[in-house]
Amino acid sequence: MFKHAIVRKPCADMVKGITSAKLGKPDFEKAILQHNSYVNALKSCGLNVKILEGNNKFPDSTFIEDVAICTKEFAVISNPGALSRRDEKDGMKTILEEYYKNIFEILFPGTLDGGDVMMVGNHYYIGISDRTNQEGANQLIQILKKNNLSGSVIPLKTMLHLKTGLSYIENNNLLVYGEFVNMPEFNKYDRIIIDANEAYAANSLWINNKVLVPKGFPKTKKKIEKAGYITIEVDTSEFRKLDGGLSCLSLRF
Ligand code: CIR
Repeated sequence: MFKHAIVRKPCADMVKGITSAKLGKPDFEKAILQHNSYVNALKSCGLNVKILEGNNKFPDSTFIEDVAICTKEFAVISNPGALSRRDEKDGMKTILEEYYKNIFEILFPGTLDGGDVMMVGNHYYIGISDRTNQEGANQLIQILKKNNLSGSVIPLKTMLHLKTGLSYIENNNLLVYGEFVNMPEFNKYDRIIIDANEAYAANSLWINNKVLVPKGFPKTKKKIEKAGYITIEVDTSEFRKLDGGLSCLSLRF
């Protein structure tokens, strides 16, 4: 179960964020409202939410998931793969020290985005992507091992991040989409396959036995409910315009 979440408000310059989605520019005012609703959804799952101010120096900084990995016992400050995001991690140490005694760091030439890290109990799957390199993954695996956890790598072909197409929603249930559907590594899970026209909803978010689902993906919502979960719909249309999904918007621990 998670107790805490950290989020960062979107900044006005979010319109300059990195994107491959051809969905137009995000509307900042709308993004602020959606972010508020997201925070309320986290709170309704029982989390204490720390809300950081928007940081106009970094248009993508609302996607705070990418700058750290938060486990039960320790945190790891990552080293984001995109150059424009590299220094988003500055200041995170002080924030994480409010919660953790042990804080590690991924160091250059290692790069790693938190969106490439999926926790399943004591094991962490790490996507090797355009953002996360082998060196970054190796550093994380060493940190995990030293702390009695484990990690393994999953090379990505087309996805931005590992969790763009995969979400572990506990109880052995795994949402899978695209290149991950037939990966032998995930055979042992009860896979809930996400339809191509709902691909964005493969990034849904388990929090304390509820699952946040992006608004507008009814088939995925139904499948998750059929697996026994209460779902909460959250509109993330403005973040989607920047390739961001539900998990990207918070650190949970
Ligand atoms: C980026 O390209 O870095 C941002 N526009 C989106 C990051 C999404 N983060 C995530 O999936 N964890």
